[in-house]
Amino acid sequence: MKIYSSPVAPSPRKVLIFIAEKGIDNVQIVNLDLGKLEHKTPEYKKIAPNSRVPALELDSGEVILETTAICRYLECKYPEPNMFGTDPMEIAHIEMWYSRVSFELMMPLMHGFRHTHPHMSQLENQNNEFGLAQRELAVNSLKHYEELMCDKEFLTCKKFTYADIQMVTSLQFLVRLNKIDINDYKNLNTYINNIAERPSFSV
Ligand SMILES: N[C@@H](CCC(=O)N[C@@H](CS)C(=O)NCC(=O)O)C(=O)O
Repeated sequence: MKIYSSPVAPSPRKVLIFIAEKGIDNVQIVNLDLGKLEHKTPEYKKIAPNSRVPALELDSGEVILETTAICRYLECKYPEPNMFGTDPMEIAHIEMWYSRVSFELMMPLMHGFRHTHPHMSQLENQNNEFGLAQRELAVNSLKHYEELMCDKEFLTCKKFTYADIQMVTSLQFLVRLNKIDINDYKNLNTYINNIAERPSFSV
């Protein structure tokens, strides 16, 4: 298998963390330089017509796009350790928290970054006003999650799950880029630092 990735990009990093947690060792990493628009070449568009990373290319030549779809595929192929839940309630809770974090935190933080940061002008049709409004939404969400994470080691299910990967990678990458200081959010900061000590997060 080949995973098309890019150093520091948060979406492929989620897959790399997932792969490391599972101990999968038959994946070749192909790094693209997004700054040099290597993801927009005709060759890469044949693999990923949406010009995004990650993309997982199987030995059969079949391609899976979208971070969660790739991780779901890998979970089926390599079930242990379980990351998406084992019983109906666990599965529902992990999906619920994954979706909540995506829509309440990651999306506004991502829009805040993509629509206001000068480095993103090449990749985004920027709308500064929209970006600033999204940043404000993100700050309100951060306050909510700060209360929520009081004394919690993991987001849900009392174990490390895919929802934690979504939460921690998003915050690690996007908070600073929105010029927000995570030290102002003590519980979130502790939660992130604890998770970041996992060997998988060194990728
Ligand atoms: N929904 C996609 C998003 C993938 C995505 O946006 N990847 C970013 C890197 S983190 C990318 O390829 N950006 C290139 C661009 O915006 O042109 C997923 O979850 O895989």
